[in-house]
Amino acid sequence: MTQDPRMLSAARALARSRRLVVFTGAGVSKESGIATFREPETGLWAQYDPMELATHEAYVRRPEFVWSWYEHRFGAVAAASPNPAHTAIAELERLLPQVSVVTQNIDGLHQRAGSNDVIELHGSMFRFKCLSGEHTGFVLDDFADQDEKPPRCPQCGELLRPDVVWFGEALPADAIDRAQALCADCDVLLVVGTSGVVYPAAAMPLLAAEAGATVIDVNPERDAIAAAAELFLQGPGGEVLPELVVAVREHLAG
Ligand code: BV8
Repeated sequence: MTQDPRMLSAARALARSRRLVVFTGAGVSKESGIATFREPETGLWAQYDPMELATHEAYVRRPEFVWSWYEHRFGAVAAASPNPAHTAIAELERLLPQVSVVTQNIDGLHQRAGSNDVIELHGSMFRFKCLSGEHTGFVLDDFADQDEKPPRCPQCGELLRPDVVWFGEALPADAIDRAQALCADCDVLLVVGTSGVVYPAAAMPLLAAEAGATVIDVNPERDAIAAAAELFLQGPGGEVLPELVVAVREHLAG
């Protein structure tokens, strides 16, 4: 078992937590082979300008280009599996009284790893809606027979789009409201794999810290969250979190 004092402090805080929130970003899926957004070279934004891809205007301007970018990401996610970081987070739900996951990711890997309470702040790449926003809740099968790319809404013929939150778009009210309430009420916030630069999601750790929660940040690099974190555990989530779960189990076993 680890002897790292920071790891032991984090495990003690987690073992004692009554209301844990796990806040994740693209880094938690990195070890599943899915590119992050802002890391130099490998990050998606390192190759593309986000304003050219993740905005409503960009989609209207170049629907085929933006759709092909999401198709590329669908492929990466379809080929991906949850990694030990996702699995460890799901394991915490089995060990502790209350665990909720608030994620910025749209890849559905927390759910596939077995986490049951997952709030998707930025939507899901597995849901689609029409550009007008009138018709929602479509899945890939609803338009699998269409050759046209991007496909069209079965209801109104408008272009379909991924049901994700683009820059300049409001986050789903139910998701952000619940996430903010959970972060304002949690006693521990475990942050994994986010650069902490995209708002309003990035305000979650500050909300938790202001409410007196213990904020633990897991990242190979120091990120914008580390300043608000009581404990910074430097390393990849796929290595740090399984070790943390072992230490939490040891703690619970007394
Ligand atoms: C909005 C689309 C208003 C889905 C994304 C202040 C308040 C409110 C808004 C703003 C504000 N300031 C600026 C804004 C505008 C903007 C914003 O925040 N811009 C930033 C860039 C400055 N925010 C918005 O536009 C938001 N909307 O505010 O609307 C409004 C209100 C009412 C009515 C109308 C409008 C919408 C933001 C959502 C944008 N959508 N994605 C998709 O296609 O994915 S953002 C994109 O960034 C993803 O969602 C991603 O999840 C998110 C955050 O990035 P990270 O997850 O942190 O990923 P990143 O690559 O940055 O970092 C990865 C980290 O992992 C790194 O630190 C790395 O070190 C680490 N790592 C690497 N390997 C590992 C690892 N960690 C652990 N283990 C490893 N192995």
